[in-house]
Amino acid sequence: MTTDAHELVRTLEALKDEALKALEAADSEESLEAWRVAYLGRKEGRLTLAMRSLGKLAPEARPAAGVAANQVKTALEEGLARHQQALKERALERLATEQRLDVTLPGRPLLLGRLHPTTQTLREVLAAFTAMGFQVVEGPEVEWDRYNFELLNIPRGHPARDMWDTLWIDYTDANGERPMLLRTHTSPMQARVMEKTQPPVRVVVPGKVYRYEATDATHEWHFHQVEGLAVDEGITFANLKATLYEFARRIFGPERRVRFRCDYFPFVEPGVDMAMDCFICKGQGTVKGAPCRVCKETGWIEIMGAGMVHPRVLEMVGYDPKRYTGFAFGIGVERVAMLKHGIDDIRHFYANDVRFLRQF
Ligand code: FA5
Repeated sequence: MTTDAHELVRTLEALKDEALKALEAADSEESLEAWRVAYLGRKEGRLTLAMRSLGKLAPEARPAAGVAANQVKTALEEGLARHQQALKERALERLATEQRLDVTLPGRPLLLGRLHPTTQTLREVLAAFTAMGFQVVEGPEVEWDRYNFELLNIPRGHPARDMWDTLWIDYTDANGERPMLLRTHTSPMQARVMEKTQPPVRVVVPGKVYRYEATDATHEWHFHQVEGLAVDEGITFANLKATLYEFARRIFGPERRVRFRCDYFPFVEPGVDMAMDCFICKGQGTVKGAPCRVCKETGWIEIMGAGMVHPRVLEMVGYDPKRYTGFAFGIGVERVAMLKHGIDDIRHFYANDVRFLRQF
């Protein structure tokens, strides 16, 4: 070999030592790749450059120097492969120890959603009435004065309008009137249903209602009602009482006491309210000598208004009041839920506290 060839072989050996040493320090995929580019890279790799200088040697010196160069190349490539393999094995080992799946561990419980207590009660109330032959219909929450009041025998200026603290919609018609409102009860659906159908009618109407009302333990400013309406030939007050007793029995069981009292609603005659005995004070009006704040010392909680449909209401939708009679009722759904579950304040329902909601 010529001096030049000896020189090149020495350079190659030194390069091999340096490269293999650098390889020891490369402990990630990125650093291995950087090492490969630095030594074996096709354009600028240091070994590649050294091998290019083989061409500058005298022809007889080339074979021996070429053999030496190829040995260095093989050593580097094998070193790289070994390190890549070791890296892969270490990663697998880490996965197996750090993230091992232990199938004997108890599973994490999934958080299941559930129906809101109002929705649950609403469905139970509807189920009680559909079992008795009532059909479910729904109506708009934004209503016309005409349906919420006028067709219920409550004309403009009638003092009975004060019974419902009304949230009016900010819309004025050509006559300067504000005829649109958030329905204060589900009763507007009485006229809407009767306008569209002929007797016999047997419907229940679930839905949200709104009142501009101060809240307390039994009053919310928005709540739910289920309206009921039955119109046919020969319907009497006895049918009304029997239907509502059956409802109370299905929802509350045979033990709970029910009270009917005369009440006034312009769209029924006679009118009643139905109450259940208070679940907090057991109908006594006091708890350990203190006044019961849930029933306000009365021993009763009102759950609905009801009565025989007023003949004027039938007339206004074109029914013949001499031929047809009917009964109607409007149940407060949250009040029923309070009685069923012993909830002492209606404001819990919409306070969005999951600790409360999770209990049902
Ligand atoms: C009415 O709304 C009548 N439309 C009911 C009716 C229908 C009478 C058909 C005759 C024939 P009242 O305002 O009393 O009536 O409300 C009915 C029920 O809704 C009450 O018995 C009560 O259970 C519930 N309720 C009334 N106001 C509230 C309130 N602010 N918060 C929660 N529930 C209420």
